[in-house]
Amino acid sequence: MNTDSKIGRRQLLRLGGLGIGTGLLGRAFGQHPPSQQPLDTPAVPWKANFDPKGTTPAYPPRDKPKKGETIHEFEIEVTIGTHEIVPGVETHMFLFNNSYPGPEIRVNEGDWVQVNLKNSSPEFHTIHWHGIALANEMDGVPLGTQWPVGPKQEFRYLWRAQPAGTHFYHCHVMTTLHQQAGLVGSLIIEPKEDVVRKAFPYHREYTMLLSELDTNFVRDMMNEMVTMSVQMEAMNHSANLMREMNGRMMGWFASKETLVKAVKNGYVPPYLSARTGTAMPITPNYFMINGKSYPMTEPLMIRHGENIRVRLIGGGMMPHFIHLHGHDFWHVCQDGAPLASPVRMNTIAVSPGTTSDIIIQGTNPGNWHFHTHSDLATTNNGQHPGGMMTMLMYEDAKEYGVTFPEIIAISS
Ligand SMILES: [Cu+2]
Repeated sequence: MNTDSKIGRRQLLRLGGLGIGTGLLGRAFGQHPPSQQPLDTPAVPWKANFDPKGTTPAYPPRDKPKKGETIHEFEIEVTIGTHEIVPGVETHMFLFNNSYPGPEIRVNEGDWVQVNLKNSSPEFHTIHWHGIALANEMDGVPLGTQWPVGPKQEFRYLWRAQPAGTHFYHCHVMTTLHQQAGLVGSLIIEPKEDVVRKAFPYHREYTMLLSELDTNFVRDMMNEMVTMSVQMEAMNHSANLMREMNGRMMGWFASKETLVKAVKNGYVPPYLSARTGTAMPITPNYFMINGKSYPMTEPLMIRHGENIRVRLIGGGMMPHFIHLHGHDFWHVCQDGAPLASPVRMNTIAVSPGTTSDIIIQGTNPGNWHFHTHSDLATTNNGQHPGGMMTMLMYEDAKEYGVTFPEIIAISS
């Protein structure tokens, strides 16, 4: 996966497991004996009580690092490369450190994170840190909180990791292309005290970043971008030119009034004529978990009596309804924060921009489907089965006398 990733190697060593992970499914913590707790009750009472002041950031967001505080430094480079979704379907995408999704960043609550973003692509980018209570200037919104980072430019993000929980990061420039076509990754902030781990002891956890892609749209836009790259490069030579542009090329305006005036004077806005010349609606045809569609998704491994934690991230543009066969599970965190009380369910809605942590308890040995119940999204280019689907697989299913056909079906 991203074992050759440039970032985080030092941090991984120093922090003993924290830092940048593989970014893909299966953050296994090795083989451990299953937990001895009875599976129908949490090990200890749930202590995430309601606190009306609970959304106040623990640290002042506009703080600067002080002497003795830990700063984790990461290098993140944006390039254009190719990514294979399923055999035979390889598409050009933007990539964070040559990986889709980008590498998983994992740090402790309260530590500082410095990310040196280097843009080695012919487009503009930023990184938005989704769910993080940071200083406004670090929020990564192009023309909202910062100038977008142009080709060959760099930008340094610095923020303190808060609040704890499951979050993600993504480019905020033209997200329908940049975020969907690659620039998204998971961001895990480990809490000082984890009520989830206390109540449901676990050794293995998995991150599932859910997303989808319209490969026809991406192909058209990427082709157009490459032809525009010469102009982009010319603009990059002058920051003043970028600031002074009248918006006819990029659609940037100093105010609403200037936009209104430009349209009156004959400017055709992109919602009437996209950069490609045709403003076409986006129709996703591939639906992915960590960048892969079924049957190439990674299974979740479990053993009878074991708890596993699954971090679901709505990293795309569509809601999904993630359903587990043969089990209920516990919804324990939403958007990073522990719920006031865990909720028992078998299907969970994961909307774009949200994260949900669930605990699956190994109570029913077998080989179980785990997939979105939005049927369009269980296809590959319209063919079922495919898309946003994986399996919960018991390593010890056979010890319990369970048998099932070991077949990969891509049409049924
Ligand atoms: Cu971008």
